[in-house]
Amino acid sequence: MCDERKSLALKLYEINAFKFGDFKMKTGINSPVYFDLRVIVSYPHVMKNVADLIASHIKEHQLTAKHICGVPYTALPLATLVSVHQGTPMLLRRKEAKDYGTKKLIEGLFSAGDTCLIVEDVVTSGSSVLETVRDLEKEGIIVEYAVVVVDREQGAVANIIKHNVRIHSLFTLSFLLKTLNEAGKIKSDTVDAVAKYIAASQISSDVSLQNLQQNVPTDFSRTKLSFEKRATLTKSDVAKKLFNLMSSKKTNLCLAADLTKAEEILNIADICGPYICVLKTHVDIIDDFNDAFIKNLRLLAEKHNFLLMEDRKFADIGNTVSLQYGKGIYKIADWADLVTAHTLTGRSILQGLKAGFKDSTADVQKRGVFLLAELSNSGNLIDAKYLEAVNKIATEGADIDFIAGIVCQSAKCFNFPGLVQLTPGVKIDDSADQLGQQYQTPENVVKERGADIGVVGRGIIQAKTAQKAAALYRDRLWAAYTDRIALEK
Ligand code: 6AU
Repeated sequence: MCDERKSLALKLYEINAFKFGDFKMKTGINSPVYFDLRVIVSYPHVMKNVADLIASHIKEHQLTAKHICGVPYTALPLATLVSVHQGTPMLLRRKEAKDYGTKKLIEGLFSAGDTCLIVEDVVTSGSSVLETVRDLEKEGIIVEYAVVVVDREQGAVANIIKHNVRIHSLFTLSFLLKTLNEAGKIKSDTVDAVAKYIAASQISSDVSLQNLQQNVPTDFSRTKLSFEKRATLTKSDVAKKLFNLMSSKKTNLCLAADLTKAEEILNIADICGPYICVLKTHVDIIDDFNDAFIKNLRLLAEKHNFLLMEDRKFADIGNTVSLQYGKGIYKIADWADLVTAHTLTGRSILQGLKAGFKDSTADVQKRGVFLLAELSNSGNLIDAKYLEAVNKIATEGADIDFIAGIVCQSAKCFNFPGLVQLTPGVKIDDSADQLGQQYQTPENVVKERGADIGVVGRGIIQAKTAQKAAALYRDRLWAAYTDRIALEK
């Protein structure tokens, strides 16, 4: 697949679909790189090649959808070829509604609730993809994925994920630059000039779908700040401790120890302890849970200097949550530095959790919650309005000292630099599992999606050598963070 992509990149270069020089853009700014994929219609073998690669990407990543729709116009022939190749029915989006007849924006046979995958040639801010999403959604069609030929890496991924649509690209600009440079087609000076231009011209689009986004922050400068700096800005003691721990231990890896035997968890905690900032548990999957297990886990947390997070995802009324947190066999409030909670029930989730300390010896100041704002699995029901509400709860009101961070998939979920962004769904091969989980690479989650901490479960616990895998994930997540703050200074 990688060789095929490289040879296609060279073909596209040969037919002048990518140009390097000094180009005046529509916005008035000059750009050292220009993409014109319209030329592919004159080279049927290249057009077929691109469409075949899109189809294999869809298959490999299991991007299932009932329909396929190309963003007009360049992507239309590509979507058509993919549709014929896969036997997936197409939908046609008109740029303007006809002023006579049916006035339909979307042509084709569909029902509300159908899913549709979008195909696009090049994305910069992602606004053209979002216009197509908007028109499809007006008809009740659900869009989860967009496959694009080239991502110019100027913000489209972050802008689009805000609307619960994931972008998959055949080529990122960095990949093209590297491939063309290695093949001797462009000089290193050009690579540097383009990289500088792209870093300096990130576009934060505020295209709104049905005005849902009015209060969603657009400035995500928190990702520019170091963890040391952010430790001074937080309102939560445990977030402060976490930022400082990450900074001194040089790790932003959270291990999801999703194992079912107490001893297995203790072993992996000891082996991987030196590489992690947080160890995350689901205690209700442990067959032989007991108090000694918790005692030993806490000893390991002290030995290796990491925090414990129980990923309980509380989601009930305040009274029930207070009991689930403080009582029962797990007595989570007694030992977990951090817990996760859905915000479905509103602010009362925070009051409920705080009430869980009523009979506990633990100090509420030393505890914190991560609120879920987005999920990593396909088909989840969270939308932009929900995200906006979580952001409000996390940053306003009397209980914000209890909120350590947000579990989400994109930098745009919140602005406040005192909150930690925890992002699950991380794996070096950015595939998917059989039950809806979707993975991104460590670099993608940190640099493009704004993750402060990447959560890795099966990428480590199912590796041949868990310790080696933990070291590798730590190195890659940490390098991505240091690149991010250096790039954006
Ligand atoms: O790397 P994995 O797929 O083996 O494990 C991912 C871990 C699991 C999930 O319960 C959790 O991350 N998770 C969460 C969390 C942390 O709340 C949210 C989400 O959206 N997706 C997700 O996988 O323990």
